[in-house]
Amino acid sequence: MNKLQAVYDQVVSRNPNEPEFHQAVLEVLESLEPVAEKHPEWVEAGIFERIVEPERQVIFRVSWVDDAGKVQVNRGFRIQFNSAIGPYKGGLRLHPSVNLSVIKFLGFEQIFKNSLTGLPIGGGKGGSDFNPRGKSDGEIMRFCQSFMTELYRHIGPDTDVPAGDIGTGAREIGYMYGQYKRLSNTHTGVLTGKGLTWGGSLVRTEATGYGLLYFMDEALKAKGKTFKDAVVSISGSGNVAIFATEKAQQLGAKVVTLSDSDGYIYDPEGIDLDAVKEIKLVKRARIKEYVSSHPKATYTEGCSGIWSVPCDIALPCATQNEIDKASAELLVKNGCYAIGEGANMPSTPEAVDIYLTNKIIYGPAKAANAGGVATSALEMSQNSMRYSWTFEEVDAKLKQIMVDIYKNASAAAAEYGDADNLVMGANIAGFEKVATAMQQFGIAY
Ligand code: NDP
Ligand code: 2IT
Repeated sequence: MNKLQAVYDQVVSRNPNEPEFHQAVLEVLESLEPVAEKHPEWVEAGIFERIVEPERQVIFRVSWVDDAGKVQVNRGFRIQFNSAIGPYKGGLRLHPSVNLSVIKFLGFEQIFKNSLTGLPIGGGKGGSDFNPRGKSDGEIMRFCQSFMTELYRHIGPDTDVPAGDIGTGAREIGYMYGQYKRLSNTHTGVLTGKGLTWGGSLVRTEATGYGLLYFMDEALKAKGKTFKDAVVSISGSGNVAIFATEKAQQLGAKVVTLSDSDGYIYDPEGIDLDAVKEIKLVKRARIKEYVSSHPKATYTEGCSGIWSVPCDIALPCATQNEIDKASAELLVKNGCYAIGEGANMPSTPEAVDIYLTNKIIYGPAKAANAGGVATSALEMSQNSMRYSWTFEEVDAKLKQIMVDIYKNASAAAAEYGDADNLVMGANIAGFEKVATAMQQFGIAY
């Protein structure tokens, strides 16, 4: 980097001990170097220095009482990163690994992802280091209510609209929405991923996984390939992984793996998705259970081994940095020719380098997994209209959005002289819209 090195150095010195945040910022700034060359007015207006600093960061105490009557204290976060093109928008992650660095990297990525959707949404993210694993329904409810008792004063349907992420699904959104509604005495579109009888949108549940497949289908087509008969390896077994599997199967692919944080399953016959839905969505059990009813399938403890399973296409849908250099090399060596990121930042920078040098068809997260937040924005539109579209209508809009993201990212990559580099293309296309808005506002904030 030349022009933007100082911006990155400042981020590192001002935000020590935030490695995930540094990683996300570095990747974006590297892509933006040619943009800084081309747009001296954005350098002049301090856009680069401003975009890496959150507009507002809220950190709060979340106290709740567990089933044994003991008081528990967790830490809550909401990072309102950038509202240049719309209200802050992004999910809430509930996982013991959550800290400021994780929420800031997610919030930062969300700015560009949300811009890429073409819809009017700014970037934000939140969550807590609360561990939902092993908690009773009552404990989940008490935590969610306490979390919202503080969060509600910082959000609103035209201010900041949270949604789900790891550990936050339909059940948690229900408890949080109920508490928001009670505290504010309003029934508004303040969260997305709501239940279908109280303002939710059809397709939101499926949207991230389906959108990932729509995006990758377009990227594959551009290289004369398709999902038909492809062997696909997917990690995770949550919301994104399950609906990525469903759409991959609908497109004629054979999905052979899924995982959770304990280990992975390999089913050479192709994953039986109904069985997985029963285990993960109904029983909330571990993926390991799959093998007891599927004798040809195997279960392996540990996560990273999943990438040693030979596949044509890999779709990481679990968490950040789940594919490192060694896993990326193994994927390429075993003939994998496409990687689409359902999770946020699942590949380390070294893994991304391997994809780019080996000309892998690579759909980076902020483009490939934007279908979830795009459909959240469609939920907001329906809430504003007090109306709801059919499944087919929302699905068609989602598909068009994903195709357009592919086209815009590819066009930006080509314009800046690196035609197949969708990382660069997505970062640039997402950034330009936000930068234009920030410049037109003047140096107000
Ligand atoms: P879920 O909570 O539904 O599922 C998460 C899955 O990933 C689970 O199988 C979980 O296993 C596994 N996982 C979580 N943490 C780890 C870890 N540290 N190591 C290994 N496996 C892990 O979350 P989602 O499916 O919603 O989210 C998955 C990814 O997709 C995240 O990166 C999220 O940010 C991203 N994403 C989600 C969107 C959405 O709309 N939900 C939109 C765009 C991106 P276990 O049960 O053992 O914890
Ligand atoms: O990472 C993401 O884009 C999400 N978790 C979805 C956010 C949203 O507001 O729907």
